[in-house]
Amino acid sequence: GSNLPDRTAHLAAGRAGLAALPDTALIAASTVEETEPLGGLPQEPYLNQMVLLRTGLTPRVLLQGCLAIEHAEGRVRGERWAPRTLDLDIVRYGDLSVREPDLVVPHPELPHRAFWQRELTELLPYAR
Ligand code: A4P
Ligand code: MG
Repeated sequence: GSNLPDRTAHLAAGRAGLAALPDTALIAASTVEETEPLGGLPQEPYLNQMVLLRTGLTPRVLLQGCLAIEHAEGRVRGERWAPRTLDLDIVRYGDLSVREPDLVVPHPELPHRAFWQRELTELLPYAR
């Protein structure tokens, strides 16, 4: 997700950064969707997109990669759910379940985000 300019470029950098992670391939990308900001803070609309990766990285190492890509895109961490250049979330990791203080998979917001569910449905055929 991105809601600071240039949103399209930030998403492209996110895709490229993920595809460049070691032992990782980008298999498919969902439609880019404009979504109203969630979380209550007044902010600009988001562009959201989900990608399907095949990876040999553990969820934790993948998360470290995501944080590094966000950082490279100029992400500054403010308040929770504040505007951001690029936010990379691990929504699912196969059928694996992770519950650690700083990493929860599937992402706890999945049941509440219709756009994530649409994007998952779009990518599912490529996951077989
Ligand atoms: N973390 C735990 N689990 C995960 C996971 N599955 N994937 C931890 C990624 N990170 C995970 O994230 C804080 C910490 O969450 C990470 O360092 C990691 O250890 P963050 O990106 O700094 O904070 P955040 O994004 O503000 O909070 P959070 O809880 O990740 O929120 P979300 O779910 O990312 O929501 N509105 C629209 N329309 N579209 C959006 O994409 N996104 C958000 C942020 C708010 N409103 C939005 C959207
Ligand atoms: Mg996040």
